[in-house]
Amino acid sequence: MSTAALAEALVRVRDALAAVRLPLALPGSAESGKSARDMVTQLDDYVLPRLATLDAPLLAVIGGSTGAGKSTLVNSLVGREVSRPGVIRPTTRSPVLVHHPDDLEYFSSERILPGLGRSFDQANDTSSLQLVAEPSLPHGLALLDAPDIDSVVAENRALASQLLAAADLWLFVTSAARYADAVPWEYLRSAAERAAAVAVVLDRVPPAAMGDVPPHLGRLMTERGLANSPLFAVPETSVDARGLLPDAAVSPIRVWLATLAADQASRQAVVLQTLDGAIGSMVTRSPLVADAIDGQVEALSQLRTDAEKSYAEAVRTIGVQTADGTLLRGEVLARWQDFVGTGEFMRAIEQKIGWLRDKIISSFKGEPPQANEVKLAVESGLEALVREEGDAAAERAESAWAANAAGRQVLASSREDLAHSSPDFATAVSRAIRDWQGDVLDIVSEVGASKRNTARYLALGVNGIGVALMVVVFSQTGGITGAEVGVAGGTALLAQRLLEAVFGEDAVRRLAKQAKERLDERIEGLMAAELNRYHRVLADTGADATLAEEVRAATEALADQRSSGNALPQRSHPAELDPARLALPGAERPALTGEVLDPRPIDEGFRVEHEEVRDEA
Ligand SMILES: Nc1nc2c(ncn2[C@@H]2O[C@H](COP(=O)(O)OP(=O)(O)O)[C@@H](O)[C@H]2O)c(=O)[nH]1
Ligand SMILES: [Mg+2]
Repeated sequence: MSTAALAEALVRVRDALAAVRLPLALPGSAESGKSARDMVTQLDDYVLPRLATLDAPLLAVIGGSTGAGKSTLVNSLVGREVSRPGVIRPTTRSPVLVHHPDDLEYFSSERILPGLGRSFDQANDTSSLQLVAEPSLPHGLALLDAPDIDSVVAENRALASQLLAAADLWLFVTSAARYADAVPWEYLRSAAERAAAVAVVLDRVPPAAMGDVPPHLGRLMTERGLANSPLFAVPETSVDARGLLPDAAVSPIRVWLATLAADQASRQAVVLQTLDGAIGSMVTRSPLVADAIDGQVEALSQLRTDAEKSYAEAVRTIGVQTADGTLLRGEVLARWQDFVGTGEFMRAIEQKIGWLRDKIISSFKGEPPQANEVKLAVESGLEALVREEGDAAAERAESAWAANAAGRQVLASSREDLAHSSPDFATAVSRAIRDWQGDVLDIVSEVGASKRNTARYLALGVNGIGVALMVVVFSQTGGITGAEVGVAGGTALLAQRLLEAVFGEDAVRRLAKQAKERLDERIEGLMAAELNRYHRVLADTGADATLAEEVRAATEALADQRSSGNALPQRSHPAELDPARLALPGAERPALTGEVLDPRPIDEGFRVEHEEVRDEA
């Protein structure tokens, strides 16, 4: 038997759940997030400490709705006012934990509920427990009067469920008037799911209803997974001057608790049932948290795809428009024509290309200054195209995100303006284009090294050849041949011929391909940097598929430990939990009814029953 391995598996689950981030408000995410936090809290508050100290006293937490009579029940069980009953609501007092003086160390330390402080006086502080030592309580049993589960104060409700999650035994109080209410049943359902040991106290049952209401509640309990839970019916009586119920009304509950406390095996059985139930419930619930993480990661990956598509579209459009002649308009065309001379070349080139190209070239004397003008025109034409497409990509990406809730949330989480290009996009575009023009000149001068002394090369100069190559690049897929040779087509054809005159046909095709590839790479780089902003925002959300994997792996390891069968001690007397002897006459389930007949003095509270139990033993 090794609880160490089980504890280790539990700690792994705890750490995995504590790391869970569900940043997107998807349907069900809030619930999954709460479930993860609740499990971490229950592991810290109860499961891990309980596993480490299996013989610690049994903690019975008294829970239920406002005014159900929880505090009155605790006081009546103990025989004096330890927890102030209330008529004025809401009460925000420190919950009272009553324990035997010898058991103080178990509750004063941070063993269980380490997040709550401890005090020994009444305090109006929902972040600490008030400890009350009560010698008449049996050793090994402590009672904790929890806040109202339906309190109007949210922190009271949260504390109530935190305390119930730390209970070895739930003593759930409801009243004859309210037992069908929804909130108590939500709690009882979750107790049933966790297989927590639960006893239900049905308070304030009018004597006339004693034959109907408790059996009805008993049936409801059986239907809802609490068939083995004892049901105590407390008849309606009046409280005495000290606010306590007559002893006979609560003594069955007291006897049952005292019996449980006195018998080590029964106590252990209760402890192990609740502990194992809590662990089992985590094995079931954790994978749902992992699913929720996956849901978030999926939603984020859809957003990622949207942004990527938008920028891929920009890259594609620019790729097409830098090859189909689009750029050979306006300034570029005008400056190119300045450079090569105008109409006469155009006309002549259609007639007598071979003769003309030598004439054109020989008409250049040294590097023509117009080459630089073409370069600048190319620069601004390209810049305008790339910036426009980049801006459009940002706009598209943003509106794709804004179209769904997850995307809107991510947009809101970012300080960047994702509807527009980044502030330094324009600068980056200019730089990239100049760099590309540098690439083109490099390509040209590399290939032209052997031709450097030829008259044609000298006539155009590196810059002239470079701009001619750019023009060829921009018209590669355009209709530059055939009957419909337009102005741009003619322009491109002329550039083509010029280059062919210097390098030969094959080389020109190869150079143009190279130059276009460089351009495409530069554009891809620019767009990737822009797209990266969207990637960053998505990464910053903190949703992470590996967290889901770890939750699943840790849960599987825990399930393995649990099913290995030797992790928790065997319950030696599981039968002790089955209060068959508490059968309520006429009911379909075990129950015990308090009686008002023959009321006894209650000065001694638990002590009476405690001793009776000892005597019986
Ligand atoms: N007559 C009568 N009054 C009760 C009974 N139980 C509780 N009360 C009263 O109902 C009010 C609320 O009880 P309290 O114990 O503070 O309920 P809690 O909110 O569940 O702790 C107090 O005034 C109690 O005196 C009961 O069984 N009979
Ligand atoms: Mg109370």
